[in-house]
Amino acid sequence: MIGKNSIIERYENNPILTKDDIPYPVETVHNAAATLFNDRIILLFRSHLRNGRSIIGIAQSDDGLKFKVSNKPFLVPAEKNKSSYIDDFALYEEYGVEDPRITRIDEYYYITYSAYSRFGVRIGLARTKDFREVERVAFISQSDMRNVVIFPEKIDGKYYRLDRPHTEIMPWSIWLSSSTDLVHWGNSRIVIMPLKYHWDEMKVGPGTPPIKTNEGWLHIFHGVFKTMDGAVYRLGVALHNLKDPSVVVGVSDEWILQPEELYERVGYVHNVVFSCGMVKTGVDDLIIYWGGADSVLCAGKTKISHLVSLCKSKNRPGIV
Ligand code: BMA
Repeated sequence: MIGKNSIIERYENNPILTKDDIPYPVETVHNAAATLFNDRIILLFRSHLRNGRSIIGIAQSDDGLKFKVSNKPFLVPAEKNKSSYIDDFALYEEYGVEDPRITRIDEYYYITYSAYSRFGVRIGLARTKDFREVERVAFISQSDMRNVVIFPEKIDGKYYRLDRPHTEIMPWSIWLSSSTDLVHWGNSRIVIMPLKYHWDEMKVGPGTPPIKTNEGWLHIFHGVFKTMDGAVYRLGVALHNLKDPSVVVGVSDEWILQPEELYERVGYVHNVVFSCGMVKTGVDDLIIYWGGADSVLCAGKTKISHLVSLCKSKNRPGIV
């Protein structure tokens, strides 16, 4: 049931994964990309190692709630090698790989992730067909960029992504860029800004790759508010025009999830819910995954129609 106070219904056995479920030494399991693969749900999740740097692990499930974690991580920072191709990745992944997102396009599952190094944070693109072998494709941004989510199909002959460049001039915002080959991106424009003295006034960033609905492209983003007790990360939802995603149909003015449970309020970073993935499990059904307090992985259910109607009824424009 979606109640008055719970747009997202938390799974009763949350958190669905903790560090104790991981068969190799890590301190956290959170911020997971999600996709359907051969009738199963796959998660690629971020974990902190005990040196503070991050790697990406993989887990599988039949029902989207109970997951089995693979014995080995899925993506770790590239190692230095004689090949200059690999060296390039090793150079920019020195400090770790974080916050993956998955988008299926035709036979490939494309994975965007944040690559950290002494040169800042930039976005790597990798791809797999089977979730056994993963191939790095290219870096698809310079520093400093995080939170890149790719749309699942071409629109009018072009690929689209939401991204989040860093700037000192204004609060960090969500932009839209397009590409013809998934590697070279441009035609960038700002689409969603934080709103002063709202729950997201400090910054916003893309969360989940968009899904197609009858009413538009729907995606979940995060918004941050700074308090005397530190920043609070919440989740919001937005809808974009199907034919032209630069047109924002509406941004819900109300958040859809905030840190409430102990496992979201206390952890590696307090007061954080942060989503990198959701999966459509029925005509109107979604399972959303989020990291709780940068420590554990959580899941919840919601209705697509409910999120769409929030974007239309409680809405504000993208640019405010
Ligand atoms: C963001 C990223 C996320 C993290 C969040 C809260 O800047 O680092 O991976 O979940 O902060 O700490």
